[in-house]
Amino acid sequence: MPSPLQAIAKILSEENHFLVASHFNPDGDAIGSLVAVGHILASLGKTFTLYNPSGMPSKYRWLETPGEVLDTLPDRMPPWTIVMDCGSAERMGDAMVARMDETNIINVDHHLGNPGFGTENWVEVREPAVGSMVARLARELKQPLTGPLAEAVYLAVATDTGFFTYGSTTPDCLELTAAMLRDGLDMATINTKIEKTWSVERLRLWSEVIDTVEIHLHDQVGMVTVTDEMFKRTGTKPGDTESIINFVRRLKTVRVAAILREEAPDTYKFSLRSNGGDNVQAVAAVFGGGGHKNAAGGTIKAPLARAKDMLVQCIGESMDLK
Ligand SMILES: [Mn+2]
Repeated sequence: MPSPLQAIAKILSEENHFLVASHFNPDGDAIGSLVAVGHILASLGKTFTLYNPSGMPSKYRWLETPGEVLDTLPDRMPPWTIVMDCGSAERMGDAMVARMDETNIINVDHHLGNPGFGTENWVEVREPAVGSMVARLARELKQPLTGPLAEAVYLAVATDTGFFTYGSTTPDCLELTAAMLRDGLDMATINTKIEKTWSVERLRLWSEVIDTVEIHLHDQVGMVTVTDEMFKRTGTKPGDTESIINFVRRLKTVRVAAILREEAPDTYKFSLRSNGGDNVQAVAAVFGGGGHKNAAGGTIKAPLARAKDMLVQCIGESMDLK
């Protein structure tokens, strides 16, 4: 029996019309793998449409794509749709879910618990990114990992591994990157394009948010808050708060970093980060939220001062911080 990789490579070489899709609110892996598959299909001479329900985020516009990334589905669905980085069918967005029956789905993913919602399913939870899976697909199809294809693969792998710092980083993905580097990938330039995307408004927001830092439970919990007022004052959006929490996590004594963001009056979204054995998923679960051991979140409905108290108290109790 062929492996899922071989089966998918066969479909790509024998079929002619494809839709390529990835999850809404796309990150670097969702965009990088989407574009990388596009480059593979283009050099195989196939007809294809690139689709993401949220469209192409402006911060990735520098990426060379083999066609526009559309935010609407075609009137007629092609017989095959390659879906990437979606841990569940819902991640494809409502429009795509509604039309799943009109196409064969090739599900390429690396999330734990992917239910295998495709006609073909290739799910490998040890892969650090879908981008590294697409690189294997390219090799199977004898496509050289150079030029814009290599840049798209690199975007996916570098961002999903936190620039090769997370525990998910594998020897294979370092060897893949080394091979692309040897074949001419300009890593330094791409890294600058990935990182150098900030607006002055965003930096002003960060300044305001960092100024709200509170330290609780004998320096073991660090918390910052973002209000709707701050977004209005600085002309920013919730997406601009992405990764502020990692600054709080860097505090020497802090075991749990938290950010509370106003979503509606008396409604706060929270994110928690920890390291090693400290489990913040258990804290999020108390409020009906979810996530992983070291990264979790949820929503608290209460006025800000009360929401903060509830969260700190719950962290203290759940993790036995004294
Ligand atoms: Mn991913």
